[in-house]
Amino acid sequence: MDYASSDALDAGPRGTDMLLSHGARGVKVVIVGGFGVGKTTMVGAVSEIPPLTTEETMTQAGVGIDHNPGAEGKNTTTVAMDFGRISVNQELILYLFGTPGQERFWFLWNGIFEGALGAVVLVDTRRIEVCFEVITRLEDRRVPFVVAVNAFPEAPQHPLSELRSALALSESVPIITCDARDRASCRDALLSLMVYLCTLAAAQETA
Ligand SMILES: Nc1nc2c(ncn2[C@@H]2O[C@H](COP(=O)(O)OP(=O)(O)OP(=O)(O)O)[C@@H](O)[C@H]2O)c(=O)[nH]1
Ligand SMILES: [Mg+2]
Repeated sequence: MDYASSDALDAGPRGTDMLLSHGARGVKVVIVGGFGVGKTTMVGAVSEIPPLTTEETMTQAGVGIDHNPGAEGKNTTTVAMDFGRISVNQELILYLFGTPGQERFWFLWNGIFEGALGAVVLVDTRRIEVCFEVITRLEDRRVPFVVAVNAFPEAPQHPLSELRSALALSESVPIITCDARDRASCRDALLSLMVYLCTLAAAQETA
């Protein structure tokens, strides 16, 4: 069988895919949230390398098994994870892992979260209830997170303070709005996570 990509594999990694050589620090970050909130979109929008995706077609076989409100117009779903990378600067590289949104794949979170320093919880305000379980799981794992509201145009807009209390978030947890399709917006969400992690680390040092 003739694999079109075999030449590329033989040639080894492209320069753009390789890690920086001089002491760059890698941080694992997870993009998590319910079904169809835009996790794969975010990883793809912000990644500086072609993202790894594990999208599969959603078929009639899932009807009655999967509970996926909001699936209208969506015909693929992540079945394992997304992966991407963004260099914040010469010293800091973020490795981005997107989780699968369908609950029957949530057991994969165990591996995906291993070694993660923090997470971005993506929220769709049309289906806010799905976040409760996501946030509970992060709190159980003691993974620090920021909440990013993915502003779908047709979604209701609530003041962030109301969302904070609806999600029972403490005042210290950053909550921001973003557009998962927009690179700069996703980068800002990730930077707010980095700032939050630095704040937590500084507070621990002085404790
Ligand atoms: N209008 C709008 N559409 C978006 C936005 N973010 C994502 N989408 C669309 O919403 C759909 C869902 O996006 P995905 O990125 O597949 O969502 P996901 O969270 O990875 O989905 P699962 O992996 O199946 O849980 C796609 O068709 C996107 O194009 C957004 O900010 N605005
Ligand atoms: Mg996905």
